[in-house]
Amino acid sequence: MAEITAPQSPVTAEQFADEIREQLKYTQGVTVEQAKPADVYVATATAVRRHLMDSWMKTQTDMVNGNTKAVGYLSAEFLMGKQLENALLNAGLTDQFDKAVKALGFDAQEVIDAEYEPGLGNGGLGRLAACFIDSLASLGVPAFGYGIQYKYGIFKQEFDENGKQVETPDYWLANEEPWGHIDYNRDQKVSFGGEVVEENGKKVWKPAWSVRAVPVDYMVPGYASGRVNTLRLWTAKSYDEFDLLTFNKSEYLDAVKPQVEAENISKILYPEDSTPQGKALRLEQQYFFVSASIHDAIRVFYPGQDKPDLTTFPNKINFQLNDTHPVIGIPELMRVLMDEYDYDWDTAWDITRHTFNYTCHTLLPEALEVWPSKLIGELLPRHLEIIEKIQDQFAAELKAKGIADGTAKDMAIYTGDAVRMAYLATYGGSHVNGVAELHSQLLKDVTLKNFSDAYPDKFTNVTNGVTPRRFIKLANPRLSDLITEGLGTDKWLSDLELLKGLIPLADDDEFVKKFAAVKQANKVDFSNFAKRKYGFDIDPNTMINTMVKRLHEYKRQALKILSVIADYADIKSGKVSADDVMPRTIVFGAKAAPGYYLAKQTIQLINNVARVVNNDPDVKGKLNVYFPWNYNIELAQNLIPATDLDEQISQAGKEASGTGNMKFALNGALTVGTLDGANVEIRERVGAENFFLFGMTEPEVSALYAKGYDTKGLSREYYEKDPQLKAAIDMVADGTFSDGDKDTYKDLVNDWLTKDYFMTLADFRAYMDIQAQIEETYRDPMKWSRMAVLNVANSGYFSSDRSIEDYLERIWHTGPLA
Ligand code: GFP
Repeated sequence: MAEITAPQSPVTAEQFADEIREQLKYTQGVTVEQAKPADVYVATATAVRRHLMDSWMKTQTDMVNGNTKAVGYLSAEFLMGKQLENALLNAGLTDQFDKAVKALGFDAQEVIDAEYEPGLGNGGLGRLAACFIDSLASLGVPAFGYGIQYKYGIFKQEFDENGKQVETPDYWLANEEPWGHIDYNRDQKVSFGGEVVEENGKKVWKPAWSVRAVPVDYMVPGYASGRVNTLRLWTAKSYDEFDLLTFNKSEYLDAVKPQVEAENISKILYPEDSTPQGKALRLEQQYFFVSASIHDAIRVFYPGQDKPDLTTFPNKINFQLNDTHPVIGIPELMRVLMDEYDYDWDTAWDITRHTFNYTCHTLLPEALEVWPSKLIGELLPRHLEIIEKIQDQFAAELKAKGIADGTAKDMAIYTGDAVRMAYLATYGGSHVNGVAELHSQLLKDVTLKNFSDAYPDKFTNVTNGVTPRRFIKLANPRLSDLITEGLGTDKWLSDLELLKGLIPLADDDEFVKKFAAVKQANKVDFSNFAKRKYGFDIDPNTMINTMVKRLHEYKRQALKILSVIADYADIKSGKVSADDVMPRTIVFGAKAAPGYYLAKQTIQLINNVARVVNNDPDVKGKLNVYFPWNYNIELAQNLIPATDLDEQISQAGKEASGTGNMKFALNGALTVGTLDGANVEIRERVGAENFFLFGMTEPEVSALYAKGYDTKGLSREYYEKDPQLKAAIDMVADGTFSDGDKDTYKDLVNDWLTKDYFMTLADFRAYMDIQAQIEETYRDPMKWSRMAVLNVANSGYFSSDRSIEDYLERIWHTGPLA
């Protein structure tokens, strides 16, 4: 019998059923007989919160009274996924729930399905933040996640009859949301605009308008730690509800204008920023949540003190800046310390520098935010003055270090016209980290080279990770049970390196067969899920080959779809007999940013390739393409455990890390990938022989740019000399996937043949060759499954618990509560 260490339930199933019944009656006012699954969901969530309440309160008290420094994770995104199952797991109530709802006459799955998934993030960055707060709580480290409770998260994606992406607003708060507790009594005032004047030799900011930041608190229960942290998401409210005078003149819209304007701040995630108004709104959002969070932390850690000793602030909490979005927090803390608490510049700077650290998640220069000084001056005039002074101090420091004037100019935080937020974060914080070894190295060598030369000690790496609770235990219960059986314990859920104990089992045919049976059962489940949700007919006896991530040219969904088209063209032309084709189902999941034209064309192409291929009797059962819309965490949790082959095929040197790659490896998919991001470390750990590597390396990519790949149109040479590539691109151009219309994809085709910045064409041949090797391996099921077992066994390093331990040691220098 395996040793079970999972949290044990505090109540019996009967007691839990009574608790749910009580919530239904006394909170919601419905009887069990009247209740719908959605009512039972709300009642259960409320009952679970009650179970967590004592631990939540104790964690907060211990945090404030204890000697352990807390972590404040400042992030514009938290992509949490559905909460109920995770909360039940961590509260030790999973079994009780199943039995209790059954006793009440409900189906557990229907109750779980009644939860609406919040989409308060875009992709990997937001999901990483969610994994990190799960791990912090599970390790018992006191922490706050601080962000925004957007009324509308990431848009809901649909496809129209032409396969184009259509974005609709995702009003996730339309139904009762039982997890967040709005706390009107712990609000903060956040101000904007106006001017700075001098009064008695002191700078005084006279803002023009203010909004009320109201916290909505979410419990973040740890797994088997007895700790419950807080995710505090701010919502914006107006101080002036509406103007009664105007209203009574029947000017109804004008009357509510101030309210609408204030509440716009937390209305939507990443408002379109191509207009000046859009830019302003984004900066307002950023300032809104960091200002409220900084004041909140002071309130929490110095309760009731009018004149707290804030020189101890960095010993109470360290703020992690998740990308550049919260970086305005640096001048804000300076302002708070000097203007609100009367500290001098040097003391304020010392506190600030020790409070912040910065994580960079990109290598694309355009993703490092740069704000026009004019905009900052208009919205936050006092902050602009502070930034100018930071720049002066920085320039003097660089001079003293003997840095050449030209280099110092290149490094300017404030250029006169603009403020470079990544540079401000690098200078204003103690540590800067990239999110995988290669990425951190490239930050030092390229993106932030001058900074790394001037401040080498600031730079470090923390490779990303994912939570095994959500992404193995909840997503893949069959594999979880098999792992526990194989290891004789379930301790791997809080110590994922224990998976190494599975290595010898890769040579045990019985175990490998069980492992293969788990995958097969998951594929059947996914096929049923896809039928139910999307109406797809996925054959679970084909290889499931998945590519899920944001749609971006650098991630190269185009490479994947071109390879599918090439395979299709080979069958159609008779070059390859359909009988020889290894049956494959390719599943895409991706949203494109609404203003990203080529990404949206790629989506349209994928959908139309799917339409043509899936309806062609010549390839029936051999090659199938599906694109479930609105990729989200729920889909990920269903698809990842069913996947045989995962695609991580970004251009080398562009994907900072990736976290999907980790989730797939941990669920027993094999990876086809480039030497990019964390793929490098995954391959090192699982073994080169258990990873399908292809494509150019980062130095090769750089060398090809140096030859003028994108500027001299070199991609065309690859097209001309590779008949398979040519056939595929010609098929896109000749209207095969657009009912004969040759214009539909002309911009995409033109980009491939004249620019192809991310070198899809240059890597095409290597990609096709590795696919042939993949098919050969897949034809030997035992070999494939053995490789998959070794992927699981060697991927324990990619737990977000390990990432957090690295942050604790290298950056935050703190640890669990006693
Ligand atoms: C970004 C980067 C990824 C990285 C995550 C988390 O994710 O390489 O793994 O941040 O660090 F691009 P996306 O927003 O691109 O999904």
